[in-house]
Amino acid sequence: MPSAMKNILAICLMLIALQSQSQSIADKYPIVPKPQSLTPKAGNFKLSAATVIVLDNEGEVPAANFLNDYLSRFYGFTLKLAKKASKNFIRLSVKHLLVPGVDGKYDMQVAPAAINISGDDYQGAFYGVQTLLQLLPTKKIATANIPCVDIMDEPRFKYRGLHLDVARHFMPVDFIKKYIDYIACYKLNTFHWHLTDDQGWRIEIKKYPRLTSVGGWRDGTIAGHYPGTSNDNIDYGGFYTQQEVKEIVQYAKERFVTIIPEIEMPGHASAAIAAHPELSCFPTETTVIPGIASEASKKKAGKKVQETWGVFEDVFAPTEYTFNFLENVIDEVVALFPATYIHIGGDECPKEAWKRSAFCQQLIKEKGLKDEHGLQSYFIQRMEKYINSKGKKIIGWDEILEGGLAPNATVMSWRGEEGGIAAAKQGHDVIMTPGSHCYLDHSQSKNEDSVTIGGYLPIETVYSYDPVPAVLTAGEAKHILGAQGNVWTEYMKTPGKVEYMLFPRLAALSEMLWTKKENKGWDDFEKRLPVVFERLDMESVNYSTTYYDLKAEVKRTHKNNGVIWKMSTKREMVTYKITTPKIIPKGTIGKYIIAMPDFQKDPLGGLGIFMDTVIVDTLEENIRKIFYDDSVFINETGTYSATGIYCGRRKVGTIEQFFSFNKATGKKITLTNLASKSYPGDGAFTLVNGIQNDKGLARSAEFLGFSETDCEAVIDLGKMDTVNKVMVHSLEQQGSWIYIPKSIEVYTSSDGNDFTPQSIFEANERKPGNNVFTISLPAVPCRFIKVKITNHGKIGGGKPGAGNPSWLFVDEIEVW
Ligand code: TNX
Repeated sequence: MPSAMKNILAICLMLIALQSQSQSIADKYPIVPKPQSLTPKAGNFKLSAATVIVLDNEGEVPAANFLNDYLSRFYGFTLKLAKKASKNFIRLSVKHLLVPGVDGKYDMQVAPAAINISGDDYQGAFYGVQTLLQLLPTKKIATANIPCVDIMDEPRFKYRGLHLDVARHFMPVDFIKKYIDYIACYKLNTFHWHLTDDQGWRIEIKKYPRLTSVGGWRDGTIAGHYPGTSNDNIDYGGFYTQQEVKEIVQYAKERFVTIIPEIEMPGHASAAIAAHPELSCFPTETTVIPGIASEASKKKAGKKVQETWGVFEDVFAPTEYTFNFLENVIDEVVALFPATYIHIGGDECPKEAWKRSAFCQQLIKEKGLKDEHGLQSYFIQRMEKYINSKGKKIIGWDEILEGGLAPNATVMSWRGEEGGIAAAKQGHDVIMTPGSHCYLDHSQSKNEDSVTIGGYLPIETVYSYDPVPAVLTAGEAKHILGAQGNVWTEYMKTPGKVEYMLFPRLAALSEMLWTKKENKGWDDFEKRLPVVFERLDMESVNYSTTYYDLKAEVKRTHKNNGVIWKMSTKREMVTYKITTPKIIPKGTIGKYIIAMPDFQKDPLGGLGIFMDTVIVDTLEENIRKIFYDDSVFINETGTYSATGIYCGRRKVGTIEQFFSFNKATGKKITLTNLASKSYPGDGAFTLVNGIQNDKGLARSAEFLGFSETDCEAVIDLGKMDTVNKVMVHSLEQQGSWIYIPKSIEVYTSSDGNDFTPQSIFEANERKPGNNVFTISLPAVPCRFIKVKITNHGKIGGGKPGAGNPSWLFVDEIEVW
């Protein structure tokens, strides 16, 4: 074996040895969410088929069943239940049958002879079992050593929620049960089941069978991002029968999970309206399907279930017919769900239809309401009264604050924290679910790895969230019941995709909800994360590995003669293999890693093999240069690729990047004024780093964003040269307030002080997306080039964001 390769392997082995020596608490007790107190003890409890479970009373049966079910699925044995045992037992007990305060407190002692789990209540004992399961090995073995420990644990928040939208995409009953298991394993206690929306009504209502026979089905679904590249024209739908709902509610109950059903009103109502057009302000108007509608729906007049995403104008009319209908629906829903809360939605209700409707305008006058927001408030308050009369409380999205909050409502704050803060200040209970930290439909990766709704929510950001806003007084903070992760399924067609979006972020969410602030910390959490992945592997749960992805940075060089492409990853013991497009010329002698078609010869499992000294003549031509290093110097145009190889075995992702070189690439560049803090890129260097953004906002880090200012850059070519043209890359996306520049001015200089104006370019031709503007110069000799890219200014009337300052997004300046 070549010596360099030997060294790499030796280092890997050494690192593994070092790691196992210093087995930390996090490694030995990889419990998520982290318990409030954990005292390691010496020794192990040996769990095997010979171990018995001792129960205090009947109330412990669900916890014991869960334990046995888990053991049988992943370890291939179950434990007998016994009334008494003297050794080798797990005892489940409760301290009180009814305890006031926070539910779910427990303590657990693992000793060599026995494990004692004692809950303050049954829920506590159940959570003790969840903790125990996380101490089991992540491989199937007949006897598991469980390290001895004393744990005392209780939750920080009493509302620990996870939501699932089954309207945009329907999820089968079996998966709903799995989802409830995930909720329970991570010690969450609430499943918010979003059952109705524009794209489907998913719960059987006996009095209105059309809700599911008509409202449960759509003629097609858009493909790709809204507004869609096509429509699949597939009849799509499904719903849960009341029998199935009952079964699911019972399943959840045995796992101490409360299900809060959501019946959306007055907006997001297209499916209900398709079933019962009288619910609309304009029952005879045909539904507008924005984007690409299916062939079937193009041929149909009348009301339709939506096939695309977003917000739709056709909403419930606040008529007696509608209230009567909704009350009847609520009657059946209340009978199915024992939860105290019913979620009535309330979000994103456009007011256009109410503005157009004579009936609504008359009602506003009659009831002395201020406007349509007042009408929304009237709608919600009226439904609240009815729901309260059934002994239940309502939860609504933060829009229910508009026009005045219903007296007993709990608010779910999703458009940031403001709604939650306002509600808490008014003395209302609040559940925090801000998009910035809790929207698990956002992408986990900056390089979007599958189609998602957009945004970027890495696991670190979920973890960092504190649901109690600092601006609240202690009294107001008591109204923050907890927080919730939301899983909207516009871009999740299958259970596998839901799992992928959920994991590993659910682990971070659970610690944010359960673990007291003072016991929580990212560094420690990160140490427990590898075992979370191993357990998900064992359980065959799909998850995202973006946490371990290679991250690439482009750095300047001291000599300004090229760029450095540098890789890193969260995983230790990674070797990097970077392939450059450069072909090694025949006859070259040197130290190279040469691509070889023979896998066997490469102990790193990749395609490369290191040769100390090679005369390339003896090999075939077309050999690319490969570096086993974390960085590579680049000064030529081409596509480069990097792969991380985890301890010589597994890949941790591949990144491919096209670098485009011109006279300015890698050169010294300064900006007269900095870009906005929201879009700082990597400073001025971003404009000459050789990476031309072709992915638009999906790679927003590649842009410098300027608001109310221009982008003025001076590039130093390092020596006198002749310049024929300058090219400026900028983005246009008017929907996001991003406009192409008004003009581009180019100046040249030989000393960096005296600049001569060369050309002014009025940028008025453009296309949406990335634009490249070319400014030709008459072969000017110079060393310094100043480029002034002027901001479009205020957004004009009739455009999204009219009257606001526009954004200027620049990603690269080329000099030729
Ligand atoms: C907003 S969050 C919505 C949902 C969408 C979601 C997508 C909320 C109350 N309404 O209807 O699915 O954004 O992220």
